[in-house]
Amino acid sequence: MKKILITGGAGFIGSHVVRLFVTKYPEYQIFNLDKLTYAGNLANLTDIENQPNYTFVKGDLVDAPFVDALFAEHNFDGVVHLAAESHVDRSITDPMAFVLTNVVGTVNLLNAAKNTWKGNYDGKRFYHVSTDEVYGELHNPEDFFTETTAYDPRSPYSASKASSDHFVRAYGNTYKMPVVITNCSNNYGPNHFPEKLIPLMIHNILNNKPLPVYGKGENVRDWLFVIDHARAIDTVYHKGVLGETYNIGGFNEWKNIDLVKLLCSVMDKKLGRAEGTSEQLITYVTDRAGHDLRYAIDANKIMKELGWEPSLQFEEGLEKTVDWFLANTEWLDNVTSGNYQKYYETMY
Ligand code: NAD
Ligand code: TDX
Repeated sequence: MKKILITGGAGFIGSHVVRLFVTKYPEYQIFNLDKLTYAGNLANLTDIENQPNYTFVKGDLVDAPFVDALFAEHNFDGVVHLAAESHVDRSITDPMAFVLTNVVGTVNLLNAAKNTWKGNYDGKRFYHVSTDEVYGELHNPEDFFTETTAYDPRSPYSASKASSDHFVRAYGNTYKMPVVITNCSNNYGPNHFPEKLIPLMIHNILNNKPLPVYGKGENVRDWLFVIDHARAIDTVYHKGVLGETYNIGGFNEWKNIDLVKLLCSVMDKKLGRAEGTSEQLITYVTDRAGHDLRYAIDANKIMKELGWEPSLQFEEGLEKTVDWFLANTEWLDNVTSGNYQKYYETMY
């Protein structure tokens, strides 16, 4: 039985990856290593927590002896590394947390794999999940990020992810470790933590609170449904060529203000409110420091070489997302009580 270590599996994307691997591959033993930070939530996994091929391990990637011991005990066949500090705004107020988990944590994991595998890489694979933000920002509407775009991280978050990508590639080159990396655009969907744009707006619309749009709302992001990202991760884990990088995206660019207006209209319909009600809550607020203007992924490589493609149109994905949040208000209430309130007050 193959043993696969998924890190950050209690988080937003990780929980969808864990669910996909546990249900699709009963022949794999899936270990989910997660520190359960504010963003980690085992309620994301209640439907699969009792599956015989699933084990949860609570632990911190920054704790090198712990990571070494876990790896030595299980000699994992594969790693899918998602654990990270993931929110750009938090990286602006506390960059060191991002250095520790994203950089030191990743190097600890690489070292544990290297020291346990000891050069015997038969059937082994270290898959690092990263972001399009490492490429910086785009200005020309015709430009896209490709796998050969030079790195130009501009926030503490993207600098920490870029650094972790460099370490993964360096271990591939120096120690010949079997590494593969993907860089994905903005995800959205069920279990998205409401510090991020889409779930924050859903939560505020539900509570008749202002919808804080940074700057003029002109910044552009490329959005992908989280389950399509999980499907891409499955594809790359099983079919991706070692040493390669694959960009993942939805060819689905939206200006923030247009996206927020679309979301308002979906919410008005779902809540039986008159069209235009939620839009009245839109409030322009001080821009994010160093706010990247536009991200846009060219996903042709993974589509042509590995045959992956997004399964959902954005409007359909957004409606599914709204439906999920409306059906899971208890989940939303739980993650927005306590510390979230303090965070929200300092931010907005
Ligand atoms: P998330 O913040 O929702 O989840 C991160 C998970 O990592 C949480 O469960 C948390 O408890 C865990 N974690 C944090 N620090 C840890 C540590 N020191 N040790 C062990 N576990 C720890 O993040 P997400 O949005 O699901 O992102 C997952 C990965 O995908 C990240 O690497 C992120 O950079 C990348 N990514 C995210 C997006 C996006 O739109 N959210 C897009 C592209 C790439
Ligand atoms: O309240 C808000 N108002 C607002 O206008 C928030 C939270 C965000 N925004 C803007 C900032 C961005 O232009 O919306 C856009 C999206 O913001 P986030 O949801 O914070 O995502 P982003 O900063 O683009 O980063 C996300 O995508 C890439 C994830 O958080 C990263 O983990 C991922 O790597």
